[in-house]
Amino acid sequence: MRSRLVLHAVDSHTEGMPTRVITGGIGTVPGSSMNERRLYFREHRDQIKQLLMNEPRGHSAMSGAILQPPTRTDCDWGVIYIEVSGYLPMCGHGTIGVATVLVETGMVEVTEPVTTIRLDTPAGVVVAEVTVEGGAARAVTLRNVPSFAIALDREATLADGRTVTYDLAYGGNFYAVLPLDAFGLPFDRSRKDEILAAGLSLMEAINAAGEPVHPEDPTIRGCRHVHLYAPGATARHSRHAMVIHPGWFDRSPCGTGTCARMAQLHARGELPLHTEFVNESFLGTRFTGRLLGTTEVAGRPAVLPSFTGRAWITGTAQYLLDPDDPFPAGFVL
Ligand code: PYC
Repeated sequence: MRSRLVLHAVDSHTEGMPTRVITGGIGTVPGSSMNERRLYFREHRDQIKQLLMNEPRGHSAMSGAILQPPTRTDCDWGVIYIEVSGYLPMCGHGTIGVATVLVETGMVEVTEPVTTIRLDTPAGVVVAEVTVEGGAARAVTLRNVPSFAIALDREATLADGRTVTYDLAYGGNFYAVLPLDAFGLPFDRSRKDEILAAGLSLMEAINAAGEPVHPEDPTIRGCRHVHLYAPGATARHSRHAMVIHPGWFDRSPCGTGTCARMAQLHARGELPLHTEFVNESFLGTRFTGRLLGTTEVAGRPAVLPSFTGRAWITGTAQYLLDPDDPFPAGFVL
């Protein structure tokens, strides 16, 4: 056996969606904030991300998180989120995976019944409250970054000339939110290719008309997620298919998407503070969210969202790179 590197991983899934948590082998990435480290990694070490996410070690819906020492004294760990399509500022299902791995492998001091972990993420500080019983992480509640609606009832013209109306909201990533009905499609997994194509066509139209940009951080930009909610969805219980660039569905209910959806419902006057909102994925798995308060982001009304879900550890691995491997960055088919 020969290898140019050894990357230590604890694999998990959060409500169906994988998070490969990289616990060692990367070292400290240069940068004075976690967002600077995210951008440095994207610029200088992207091959490692590709090797970990792409086939043959990953797959087209693979997702992961690289653990780092925090860049701030008020946090326990730092995180760089990675996935097939790039580097998210924040990832909700990934953070539930990270918190579960930190507790169940003893990488944080564990207290029962609740272990609180403060995470330094590229989008800001995220607090994880892990319900622990006999050493097992039974549930993780995240207090996410401030979330806000950007536009309600905005129109986009698709490449085929159709016009659709959508809301745009931020919950750690930007989300277009609209009913699946807008495309005349049923909430049916056997129609997934058409649903994917519909979401991607809207994403393309939104970005072509002008990428959304975070008002406090211009490096956080672009719409790469489209939340298509199912018929019968209400402001208390909603089912959806989440289309993600460059062409896959979130298997989990999508944490940052749940926060964006709650911000959108709040802006519409449909979801008051401290009210439970159940968000179901395309698989039928659930996060339960609520809004804890209000704030402002660059003078814009915003909400303070939280949501709860669960992750399960699926394995541990050391990922290697043989010097003769013809696919040092893997591949996407
Ligand atoms: O849970 O925030 C999330 C997420 C983003 C992309 C995939 N999952």
